[in-house]
Amino acid sequence: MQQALDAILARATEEVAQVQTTHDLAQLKAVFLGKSGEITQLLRQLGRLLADERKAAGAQINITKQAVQALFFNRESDIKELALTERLAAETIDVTLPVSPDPMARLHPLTTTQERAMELFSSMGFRVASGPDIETQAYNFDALNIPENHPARAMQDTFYIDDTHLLRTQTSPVQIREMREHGVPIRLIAPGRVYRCDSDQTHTPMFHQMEGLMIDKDITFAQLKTLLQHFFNRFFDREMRLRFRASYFPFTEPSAEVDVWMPEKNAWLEVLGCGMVHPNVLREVSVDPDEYVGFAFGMGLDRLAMLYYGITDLRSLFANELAFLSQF
Ligand code: 2NM
Repeated sequence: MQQALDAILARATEEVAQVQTTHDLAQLKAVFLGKSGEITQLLRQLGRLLADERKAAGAQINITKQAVQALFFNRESDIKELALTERLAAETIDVTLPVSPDPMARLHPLTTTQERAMELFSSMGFRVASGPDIETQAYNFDALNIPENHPARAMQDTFYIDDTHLLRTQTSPVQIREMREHGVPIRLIAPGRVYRCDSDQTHTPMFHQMEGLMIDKDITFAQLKTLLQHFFNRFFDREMRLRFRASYFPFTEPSAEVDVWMPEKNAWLEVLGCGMVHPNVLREVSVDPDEYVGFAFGMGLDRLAMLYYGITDLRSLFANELAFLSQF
């Protein structure tokens, strides 16, 4: 009996040492210790022995069984430890490796357009002013001589917040605030976001405007034309052809829309609205229209950015796609 047990233990020791995976180890364990395993078979045969032999043999078998169990237990923890060591080695992070190149941050084309326009007007003595995106009807419409029944006031054009508040539809309320606060003479530009209930291929519900205002004694429409000519020449860095078309705005009289000639498109493109500030607007901010006159203008910066950079789809300005933005 002892010989048979010694042989089992020797074979188990040898075979267990060769197993490399926990899966193979479990299969081998069944061969020795499973229900029909070799040691279990021996234990079953005890019944055939005499009572006093049975006790000694049982003890012998149990000693071997425990030794074989220990073999499997130790081998299993060895295999697991080895696997862990290998995994840790494979997953080690080499902190001395060079990092992947960091993409350089860039300014949004709208930001650079607005900054260039601001710099050009600043160089001509215009101060940059700003105001709230949430305005009152009083500043956004009433003070600008926009009548109660004007279509711009309609729900489908304006984002109303409540009975008196709305998202500004133009930056003109900034000019009203500035004239009330600082009086005249005044010379400023007001760049910023404006909002209109409009969304299609050529309109986004939020877009960017820059309006300008210059009030003094003896300001003329000719000065406005010269200023705008100079601005567009410098903005596009070439001699530009401008076309002034008579138009209508409630807050200016006379009013004009301005087109620029785009040779590459062989077309006139509208870029700006302007005019001499309406006497009613001046009265609204306690300025005497018999003493002071001035001009105002408003341009869409989104349109300007598209022309300058050759962007064809307005919505790409707001899509936040890195592939698009990293071109600029
Ligand atoms: C435009 C066109 C024409 C304008 C008028 C004023 C104010 F406050 F002085 F009355 N600010 N901006 C104006 C004039 C804006 O945008 C197309």
